Amino acid sequence: MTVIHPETGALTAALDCFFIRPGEDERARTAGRHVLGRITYGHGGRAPLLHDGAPLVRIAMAGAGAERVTEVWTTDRPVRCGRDGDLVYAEDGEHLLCAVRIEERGVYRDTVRAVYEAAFALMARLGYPDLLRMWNLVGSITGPNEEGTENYRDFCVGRAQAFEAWAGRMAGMPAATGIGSLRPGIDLYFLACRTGRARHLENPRQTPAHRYPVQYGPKPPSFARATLLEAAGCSGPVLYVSGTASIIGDDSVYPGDIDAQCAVTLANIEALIAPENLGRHGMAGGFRLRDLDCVKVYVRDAGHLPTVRAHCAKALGADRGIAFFNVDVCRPELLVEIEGICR
Ligand code: 3EB
Repeated sequence: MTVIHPETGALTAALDCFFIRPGEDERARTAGRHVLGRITYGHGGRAPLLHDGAPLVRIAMAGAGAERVTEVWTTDRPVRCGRDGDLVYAEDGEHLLCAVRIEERGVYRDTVRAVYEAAFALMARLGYPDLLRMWNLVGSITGPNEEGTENYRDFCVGRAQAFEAWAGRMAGMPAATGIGSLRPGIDLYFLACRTGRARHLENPRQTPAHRYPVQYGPKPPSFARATLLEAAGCSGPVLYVSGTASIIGDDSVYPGDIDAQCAVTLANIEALIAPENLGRHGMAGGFRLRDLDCVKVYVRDAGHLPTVRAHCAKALGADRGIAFFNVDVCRPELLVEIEGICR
């Protein structure tokens, strides 16, 4: 929903996100607004830093020949940025964006736990206790760590321990992305907000990830299928959709069949965002696939990109902001994962 700001007369939606590509001018999109953070899905990666008054995160997600895309988060409120140990952050009085990178190491779990707990502590200290979205970009996601455990499973243990340690102080697990990247190490960024606006949703077609059986790892993945951010001021409600794949119940379905995996993934998102599902969670409203914006599509095999593009254009509309990445997905048999934002 787009609303006119009562004082400035500017178009405003408290928190907004858009993609820019090389050659496009960010300033055309940020006029009268404030940047809360920039995440470049590009060729190189490095630890996040503060640049131009906001976190700049650079993650190796574009292979040779692929175009980089920068996700820009903006707000209608002035932004203050800072550092806390390895974390960089920016806040606008209503929302917090923070980012951190874990460099390559033999075993990740203890560091993941420590970094997650540091982010939770920062959120609590600055007064943004409700986590609403997290992105976890894991190098060699299905490869083994030094102990022979899969990096993703290793990561999930540390993340689960952090959520367990904060169980009494956190309002549940939010929407997330857990996906491969092209460089060793783990890049993390989070969005959090003032208390009472974030509501987490599950998918009627899927087992909640935090209840997956142990066959998928010693600790299940800690996330919800979507998080609804209720309206603040003059913005409408926004639904953050987690990375979604061809999983029914807890089973990966249609191994090897990219057309069927695209169809199941899109049907999973459709069911998740539908009015019936929001109603099931006691919430009004609902969305359709065409409401999805800032869509990120992760495709394991480069050869499947044309097929996946065609499925997405048909289901989501060709004019959507969609970015495609050729990276590994967290189960070897999953060929595609899709996330986005409904508004
Ligand atoms: C799944 O549904 C697919 O570990 O944060 C999707 C979104 C997936 C987030 C995460 C993992 C994560 O289990 C994988």
